[in-house]
Amino acid sequence: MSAIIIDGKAIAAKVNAETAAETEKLVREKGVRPGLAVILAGEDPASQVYVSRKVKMCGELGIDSRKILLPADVSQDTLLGIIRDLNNDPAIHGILVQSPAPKQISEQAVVRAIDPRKDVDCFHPENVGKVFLGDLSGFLPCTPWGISVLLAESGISTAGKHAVILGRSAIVGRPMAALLLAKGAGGDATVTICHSRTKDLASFTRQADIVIAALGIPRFLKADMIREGAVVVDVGINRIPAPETKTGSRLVGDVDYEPVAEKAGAITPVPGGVGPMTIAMLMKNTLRAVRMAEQD
Ligand code: L34
Repeated sequence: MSAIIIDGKAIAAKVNAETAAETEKLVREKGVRPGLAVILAGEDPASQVYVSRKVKMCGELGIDSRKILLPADVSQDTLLGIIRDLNNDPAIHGILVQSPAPKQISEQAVVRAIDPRKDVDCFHPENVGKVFLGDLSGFLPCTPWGISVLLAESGISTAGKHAVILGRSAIVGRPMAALLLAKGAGGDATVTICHSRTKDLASFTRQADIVIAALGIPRFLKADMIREGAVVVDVGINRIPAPETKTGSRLVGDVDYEPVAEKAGAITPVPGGVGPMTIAMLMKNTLRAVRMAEQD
């Protein structure tokens, strides 16, 4: 058997087309154009790629964007001051600070400084709390939400399934568990989170109907760790040396792709799987942010 390959680029394109249409309607009917501020401190090359993609997608969908590049040694006070100004700027509906931030910056403090109504990453404790309590009416976490949409669009139901998440990060593992636990479509799963201290991790993944690999270790999930026919979602994006390529490096996920794809029922590729969905869902959250701003 060979797995169905879940085409994240195609599904993201469909979501983005809906967002473009909704944006156009918002501008036409209400005269409001959504605005997103993307802050990047430092020069991490991967972050530069992701931020550029976000800004470019805004342009393609009719969303205004403001890219704010700060030096790696920017002080926390300066960054908090910029966030305060953006909180008070009516042209800006969404604000995000690309992670990881330089070490002198407390990401906790930064996230708490963002007006929860402009928190398009869904990182603020108020928004995270809502999601964990099963209230999905506000912002949703971009990567986990993107994964939910990938599964739904591929006709994969989560109800009653055992979903095993590898990784307990605040950006993927934990909020993914919250969405899978929520009542209704995209939820109703039985959820296990495994992490670096889990004993006999493979005993959990072998029981899984759905495995979500988000631990940041290249090719960690091997074929002998999954059940025949399992759904495998690869959230990893690891750049590894590849002397045979033009750039000298290539992207691999947290899944040992080829052998796992032989055994799985469905699998997301890297690149072209979860990554484009993260950006598509960020765009959707930016539209939601316009609605939040209208609510007061
Ligand atoms: N604040 N920080 C904040 N919000 C986020 O949502 C992110 N994330 C993660 C890192 N830090 C963040 C992203 O934007 C990861 N991430 C992200 C976004 C897009 C892509 C990957 C990660 C993406 O487009 N990936 C492409 C390949 C890109 C490449 O060639 O390097 C893909 O097809 O997977």
